[in-house]
Amino acid sequence: MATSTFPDNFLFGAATAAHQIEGNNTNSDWWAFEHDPNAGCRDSSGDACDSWHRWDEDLALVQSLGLNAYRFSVEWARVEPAPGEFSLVALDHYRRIVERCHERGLVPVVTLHHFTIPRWMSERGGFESPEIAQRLGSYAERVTAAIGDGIGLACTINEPNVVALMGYLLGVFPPSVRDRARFEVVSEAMRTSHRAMVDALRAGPGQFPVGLTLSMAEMEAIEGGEAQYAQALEHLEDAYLRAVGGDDFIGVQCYTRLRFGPDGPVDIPAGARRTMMGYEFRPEVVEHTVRRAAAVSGLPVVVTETGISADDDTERIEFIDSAMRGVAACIADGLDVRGFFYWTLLDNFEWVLGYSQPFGIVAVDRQSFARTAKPSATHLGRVARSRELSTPVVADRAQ
Ligand code: IFM
Repeated sequence: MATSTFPDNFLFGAATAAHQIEGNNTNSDWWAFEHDPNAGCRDSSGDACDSWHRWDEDLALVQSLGLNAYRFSVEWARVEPAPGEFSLVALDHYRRIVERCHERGLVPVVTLHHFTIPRWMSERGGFESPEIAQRLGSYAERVTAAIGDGIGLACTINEPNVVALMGYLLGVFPPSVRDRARFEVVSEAMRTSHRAMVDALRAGPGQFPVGLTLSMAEMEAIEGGEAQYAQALEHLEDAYLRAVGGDDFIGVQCYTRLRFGPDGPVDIPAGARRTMMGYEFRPEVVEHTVRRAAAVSGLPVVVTETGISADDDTERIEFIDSAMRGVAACIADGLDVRGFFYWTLLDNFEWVLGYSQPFGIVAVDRQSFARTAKPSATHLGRVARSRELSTPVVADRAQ
């Protein structure tokens, strides 16, 4: 098997998000949603992985594995607990994380918005509020003032297309709306808010690349599904990929393939291999979406998330290897791909599905919060250290 290689400055990391790992993010819209008996959430995020306290243990793990980057998010609901009132303690907390990343040889990749908003913002209409772009811009300004000199890469809004789709069209994330017109308004607000955040991030201290992280899929039309496919591609991907001109990179986040029939998305074929999320097992999605994102946006690409929910860790190793080979093939073809972040470092709170989905390369005991690295963590670290992926998948799985 040919050896895949990665450039010297390539980022190998693991990604997390504040609400999914910190615990007790009580001032956020998601905390309220999880505690609404009608919302359909499996669990409360509760103490999550207690990373609010154990963050340095998490960084030590990332470092010990041999990765050179860590992606985490700053929690708006903690940083701005009331409109215009900023918590110096919360900002200082994130400053210590950024500083410690540098001490540990990790590039801090900082996301400013990852799904949650403060309750006060949701009470004012959330992403439908005419204030949203200005509010996110002023939050970004305060975050940059506090930690901008240490940021390695900044991501403005994580998967804005998922927040709009799940919250305003499918109604399964807060604020549980199912309305196409409102979905379109919110989608536009996402792009406007992104621009306000880019401007704020660039105006502050530090010189770091800024980009948006988009959820993408390998989309296909089956017979008669061409119109549905084209509509999904436009609303969920291309409208964003066209709006990021002038950014420094585009973050690609991808998990599977989606097929469209005349009435919308169709089930994956009977007998196809599935992940615990019910997704088609499809690591090839990474190469597909990286190529698409680069072609449509014209920007350098960072794979800011990909991964698999699996109890069987050998499946995760197989997924990582195949995904990374796809990235290496893109690089070999001359595409500017700058990093690969596995989702996720820790088994954590998977939103509506609670703690039922083990995406992590590190297991977390739900009583003691003890972290235990899985073989996939060691494997990913080995690839990161050597910058090579040459071992046949079967041999990797046997290790
Ligand atoms: O856990 C999520 C993450 O918050 C956003 N991207 C997809 C992940 C897996 O579903």
